[in-house]
Amino acid sequence: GKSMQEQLRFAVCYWHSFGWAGTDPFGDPSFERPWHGAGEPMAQALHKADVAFDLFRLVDTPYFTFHDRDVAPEGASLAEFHTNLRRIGEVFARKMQDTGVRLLWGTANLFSHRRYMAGAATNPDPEVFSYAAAQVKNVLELTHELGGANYVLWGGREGYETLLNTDLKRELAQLGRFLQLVVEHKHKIGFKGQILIEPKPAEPTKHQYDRDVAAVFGFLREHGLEHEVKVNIEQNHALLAGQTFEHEIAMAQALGIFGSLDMNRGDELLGWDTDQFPNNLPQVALSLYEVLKGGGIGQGGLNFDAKLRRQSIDPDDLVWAHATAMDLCAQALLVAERMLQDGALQRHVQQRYAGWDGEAGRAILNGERSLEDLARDVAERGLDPRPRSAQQERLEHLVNSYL
Ligand code: GLT
Ligand code: MN
Ligand code: MN
Ligand code: MN
Repeated sequence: GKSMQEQLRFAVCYWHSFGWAGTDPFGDPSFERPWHGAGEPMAQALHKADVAFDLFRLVDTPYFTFHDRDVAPEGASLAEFHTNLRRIGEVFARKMQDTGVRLLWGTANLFSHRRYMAGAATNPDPEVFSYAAAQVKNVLELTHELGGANYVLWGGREGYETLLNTDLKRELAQLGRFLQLVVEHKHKIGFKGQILIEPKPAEPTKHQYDRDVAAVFGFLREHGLEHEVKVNIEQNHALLAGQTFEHEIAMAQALGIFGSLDMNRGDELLGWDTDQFPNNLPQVALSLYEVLKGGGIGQGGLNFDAKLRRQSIDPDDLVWAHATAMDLCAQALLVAERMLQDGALQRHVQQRYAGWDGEAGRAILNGERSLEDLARDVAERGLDPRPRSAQQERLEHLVNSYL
């Protein structure tokens, strides 16, 4: 059959692997790569692309992901940025052809440059909105040309620090319009990939508008986009929103907007986005169980949005981190498959809700019973609940037997 890498559509992301150099809010870079620091920017970008595709092959990843800024130097103007991006795009196209590595998604960085410090789509200045729009147009087109399966929008600066200077209603409307423009352009150029929003509640802004799956769904409905845009769910972001990864996956599936996953591991003791490599078998297994139960990964994938720890300064650490994370997810997939095949959990769920499949249950959901009808039913029949144990301890323990 298909390899695990293919089944789960693993992806290596460009930014953590080749961009980040071990900085943190208190610390300078802790390691150096040949493309960090001084030198002709385009030469560095080309070198980085070589190393990137070497890593892709070494860890046998079928997909990768990138931001415009990760791969091409910004230059002095947007036009120059665009030219640089096109050049790298040609290099990518060739390397993808040679290696068979495909693009899971592309995205625009609308958060690092200081022009975006007050937001991109939600900026009080329409000039910044337009600049962001132009940037997205370029990467969306490149993503389309490279055969990308998805296009991601993470609203890192789409939020606020204080309401005292913020017109929240206006900013939401701007964000909605921005998204509509992206969707319109997607159709115009014939891009068949999914547009995905990546929710996150905070960081870098204090309050981000796309805080979790439920908030994104409400926003999409408000702008008539619930059939056009799905979500890319990240473990660490879910944790920051006070949710679990599994909850966000199940919620997105229930609302019909499940798109793709950013795999990593947050840490309950560190209340920020640490993006550690996933290493927790039971949790990843439960997450993949939800994915499988809901119909599988579809056009999405498992993007390792994970960075090395600051003290892992050896380039080999990067290979090990990816290889072991992929191995973990492959093991977790086997566990999730065992959980499904055994069927004990699903049988329990089916029995638990069986009443709703009967005539009385269906009549309620079909809208055939009013409150008065129901009150009369109960008065005539008497209430006849059958108290049953939910067997939670037993079911939770059962999971251990699949590990
Ligand atoms: C940034 C963020 C990630 C997003 C990336 C996509 S950029 O690193 O923390 O979670 O997936 O824009
Ligand atoms: Mn803002
Ligand atoms: Mn992410
Ligand atoms: Mn993150």
